[in-house]
Amino acid sequence: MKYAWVNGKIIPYQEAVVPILTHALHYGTSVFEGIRAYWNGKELNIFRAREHYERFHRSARIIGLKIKYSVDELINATVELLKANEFREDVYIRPIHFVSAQTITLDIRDLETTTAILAIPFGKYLQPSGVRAKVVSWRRVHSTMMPVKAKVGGIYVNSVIALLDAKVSGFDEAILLDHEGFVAEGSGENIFIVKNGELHTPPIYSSILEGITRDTVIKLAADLGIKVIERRIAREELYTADEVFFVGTAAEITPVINVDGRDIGDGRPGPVTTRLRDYFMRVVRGEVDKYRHWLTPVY
Ligand code: PY5
Repeated sequence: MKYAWVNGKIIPYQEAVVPILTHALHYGTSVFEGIRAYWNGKELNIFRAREHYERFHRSARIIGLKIKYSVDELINATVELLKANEFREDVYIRPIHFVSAQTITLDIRDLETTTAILAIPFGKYLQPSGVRAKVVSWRRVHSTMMPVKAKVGGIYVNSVIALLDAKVSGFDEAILLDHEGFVAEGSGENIFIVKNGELHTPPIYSSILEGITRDTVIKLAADLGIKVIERRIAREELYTADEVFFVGTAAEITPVINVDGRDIGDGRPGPVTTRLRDYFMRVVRGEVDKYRHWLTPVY
């Protein structure tokens, strides 16, 4: 990454730094996004930029911050940033809006904020051949404790400790239950199970991030004639599902081949997951006309 975008200007990445007393570093007072841009050999396209920046604005509003740049301005800024970096590969884009004031106070009203966009070359986040997941004992935070629908920096400690638990136990990824013991999501992904050819996924009113990839998958499943049911899922249903998969910007569609040491199906990526993933990858690379409107061209 040669350049970053900070408060309206493209500057050398090395100069995009913050002092150690920065409020967000101490208290997690930031909201962020994760967006992908895909290189298809000819074009670089940002996937669902508008939906990501709309959520970015919502996240800020939820914790009482305000982003000065409109959704359109942020999309244009991202296009300019990717052009400046001359990327010709898949890219991960990380917008962040944070309390940049250097102060000890917890009263964030009127504190200085900074909006920045970073972009780095990015391949696979999780093993595409499938991951082994552990249902960890840490629960996904609930809306009565933290605004789980907002992508807030501080809330990610919940994900970090969950993933650490899974990793030190020899697994690849964590599955978090909600406060009532129902399946919520992965540390940085939403989750689906396949049962008798249908998809089941925890509902929006569960303690989940309202994932944009989750929404994409629900729409793509309809095209493939696959029924999707949003309902609460009990932990043991994971063990007997025909297939399980994670979805997210970083994770894309990743098969879960084992949960808590039990193979899912025959312990290999299943046919429904594979069909959806193949279709998803064609959509993000701009090969499906119906969904070209989800892409913002860079060049
Ligand atoms: N749930 C959580 C807790 C997430 O962090 C994410 C995204 C998702 C679900 C999926 O949301 P979406 O489909 O909108 O991306 N996680 C980030 C990502 O870029 C960060 C991962 C390290 O995928």
